Amino acid sequence: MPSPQKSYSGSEDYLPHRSGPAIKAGRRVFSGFDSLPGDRCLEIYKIMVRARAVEERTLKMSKSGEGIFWVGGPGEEAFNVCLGLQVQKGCGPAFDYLHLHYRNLGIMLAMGMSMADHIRQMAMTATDRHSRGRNFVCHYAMPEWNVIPVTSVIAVQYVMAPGTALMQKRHGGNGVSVVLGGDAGSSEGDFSSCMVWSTRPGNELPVLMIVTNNGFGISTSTKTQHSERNISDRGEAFGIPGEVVDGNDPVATWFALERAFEHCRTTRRPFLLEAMVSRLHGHSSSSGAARVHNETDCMRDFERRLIQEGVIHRELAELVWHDAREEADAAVEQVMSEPMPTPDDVDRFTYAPSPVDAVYPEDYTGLPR
Ligand SMILES: Cc1ncc(C[n+]2csc(CCOP(=O)(O)OP(=O)(O)O)c2C)c(N)n1
Repeated sequence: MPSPQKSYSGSEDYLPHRSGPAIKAGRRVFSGFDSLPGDRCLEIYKIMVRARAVEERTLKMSKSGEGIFWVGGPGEEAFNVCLGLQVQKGCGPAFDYLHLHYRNLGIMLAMGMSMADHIRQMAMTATDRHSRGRNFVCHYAMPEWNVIPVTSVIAVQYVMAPGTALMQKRHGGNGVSVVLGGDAGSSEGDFSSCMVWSTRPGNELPVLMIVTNNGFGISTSTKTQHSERNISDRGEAFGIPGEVVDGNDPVATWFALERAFEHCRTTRRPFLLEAMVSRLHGHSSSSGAARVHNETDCMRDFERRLIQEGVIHRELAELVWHDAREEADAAVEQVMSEPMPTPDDVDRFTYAPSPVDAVYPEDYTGLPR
């Protein structure tokens, strides 16, 4: 790939002189009867590329010793970016709450998080805003955007979401509690608890339940574990409407998410959306995270469509990739010069202050020795 000169910053058009306007006026990209305008497609595409560039760079970090453990979402960018762009971002019950899974980088980038704030957690630096270098990558926590701390214990987020949704319903407004998890996690009791708590008669809650179905729980195929036709069909017994969407198709995803959000915002009741996505690498670095080539790549598919339908030029696509990779490299370089946590602060932020602290003044954790 050539190394084009950098001529882009922020939302300005790419290459206005070399190849005409970045977006051809009036172009739309269709999926069935739905279509998105070219400028929205370009916005989604650029964030998808940035997400993929960070994933590629952090995968390298896990191999080079600049980071230890990698987990992430290559193959889920189309779905995640569309979701992140539709979130009502803010702090408190008037805004959406996010109970995320560990493959949701695209959501956070689309909401405006910097690459560096993802990479700091990968490098486990003390400057990591989510966990001060003490948690795995993709385990975000941002109270200012209602991002509830991500846990490695799968599916527990489903049982937390009705809690924030209950507060939102009491508060008034149209905030939604969005919760995401994988297909394997949907077998946990927490998933059922979410359906029960979101549909108590007279106390229905605005929970947008999402399952990103990538067909695997680590190395176990979903097909060998589930006999229901769709995971989203399980909502039927609780009166929760649902939909299955091709999460590799950003246009279809955009409208499915619009419908789901609209339902929760206006009826103050739950919705269950199942997105069929790909997992383009092994589960995590613990299993080697090898690239697989027998699954749909939403990134390359969308790029091909945008070029074929005349929304963007190949030259523009190359420039977007070039800039995203440069941004990721620069972020890693910056982060690797930042301080690491020290042994003395290993207990900090682990336990909230409690009255027991006074009883055990020498022991920061407040626990008996
Ligand atoms: C309660 C619990 N059981 C088991 C594990 C081990 N584990 C980690 S990831 C994973 C598979 C999760 O698969 P899925 O929910 O489909 O999400 P995906 O990783 O495919 O996105 C399992 C079983 C865990 N972290 N927590």
